[in-house]
Amino acid sequence: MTKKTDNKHAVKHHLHPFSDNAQLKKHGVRMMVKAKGIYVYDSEGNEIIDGMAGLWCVNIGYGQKKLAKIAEKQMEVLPFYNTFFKTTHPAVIRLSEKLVEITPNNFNHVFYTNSGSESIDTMIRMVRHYWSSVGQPNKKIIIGRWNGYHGSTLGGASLGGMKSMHEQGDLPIANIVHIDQPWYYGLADDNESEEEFGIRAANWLEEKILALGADKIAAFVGEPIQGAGGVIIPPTTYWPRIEEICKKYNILLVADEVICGYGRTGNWFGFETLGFTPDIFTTAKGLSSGYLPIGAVLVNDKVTEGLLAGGEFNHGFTYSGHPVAAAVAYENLNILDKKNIIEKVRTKTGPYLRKRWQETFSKFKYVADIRSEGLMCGFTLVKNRETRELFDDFGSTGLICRDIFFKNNLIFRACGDHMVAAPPLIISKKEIDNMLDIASACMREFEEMMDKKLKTDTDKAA
Ligand code: PXG
Repeated sequence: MTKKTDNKHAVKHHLHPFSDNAQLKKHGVRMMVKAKGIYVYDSEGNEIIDGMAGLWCVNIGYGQKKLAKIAEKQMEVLPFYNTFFKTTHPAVIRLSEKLVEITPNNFNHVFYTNSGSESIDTMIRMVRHYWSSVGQPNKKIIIGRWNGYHGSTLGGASLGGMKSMHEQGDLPIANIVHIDQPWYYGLADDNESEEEFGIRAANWLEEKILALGADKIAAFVGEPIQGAGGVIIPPTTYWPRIEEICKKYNILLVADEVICGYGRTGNWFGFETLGFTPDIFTTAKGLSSGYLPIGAVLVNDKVTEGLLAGGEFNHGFTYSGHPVAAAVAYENLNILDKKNIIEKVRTKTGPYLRKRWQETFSKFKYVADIRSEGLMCGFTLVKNRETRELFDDFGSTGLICRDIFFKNNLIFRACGDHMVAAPPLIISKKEIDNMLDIASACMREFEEMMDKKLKTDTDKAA
């Protein structure tokens, strides 16, 4: 059990991301000091199971000494050089070759960034530049989805469908629009099958295209499985229909693989699991397993050809293709590959987690829509399973649940009232069992608390 934490000095000077900093100043934060495998350790000696792989990124697990050694060596040999002005370096060449090796045949080019948000902003500029280069400069509108998450820069936050982010700072930017998410449990009609719903949800794209005019639309962008939106896994019919619509109206299809990429769903990329092929896909996180910041945008031959015809692309970051990050990312991919870690997720730990996840959470009455794919999984907290009634003030119950887990040294994430997990890909079956035993005890505590809370609410209302 966690001891009381009081790291108030830690927030004296640091403004934390996605946090109520005034609250942090009052209550302090938990300080993580080291990590190994699937565990992180805090400053008070607690061993915590990291059910979120950091922020969905430490795919290879903590404590991979080889990555530290590679970084040290690269820092000594060539800590920095850029790739702007007719120059390059071995680390970025090696990484590019590896990326081309693990992607489908028609992906032969990579643009480097330092984060998922930068990958998204790069992609937005790239698709508009592409259409301009091929003589269709009016194709500017990019379609994203409500509740999608694509990062926190102006472009990323705009394309994402998080209304709380749009409210701060006049977003979205121009020429970005949204359609609804393919969330069967929440949005299907009575008696509609998953397959039917998948087609209907994909057709929202066609409706949007027809309403705005295909000649104005540059691209559709989606996470194969929505991550921060709550692990929303679309029906199998969804993505193939989306692909069909994009082809029909000559619109680029972009997969945001920042979470799904590099093994999370049991294949190198989420689009392979979900059954479609994009024109461009954005990545970061698992590319280096979070050991260093690096992102990559993969571009197919058709789009590359258009870009090459367009002359100079006036875009890039000082650290695009940073040698140390590139060397670490290469070794990370190599280890994932050589140790068959992704194959194990697909054939062993993924199916095992799915079974155990179902068994564990179906016992609890405030739980519905239990779901998983590879090593990303979720369920939704509901007031009433029969009527599918959600709790009031969507998100507040998730936080109660999340805090119970955290207190018991297990990190899960609450995305609204969706509880989600995405552990490091190296997690063993035994560790899955252990994680779910703790989760089960946490859910009992949560259920008791909610029973009391709902009773008090009913008594008050009477
Ligand atoms: N696309 C997707 C699909 C993401 O999940 C980004 C882009 C942006 O990546 P960067 O590296 O700029 O953060 C993300 C990031 C959470 C959480 O708590 C999720 C993300 C980031 C931070 C927190 O679920 N996803």
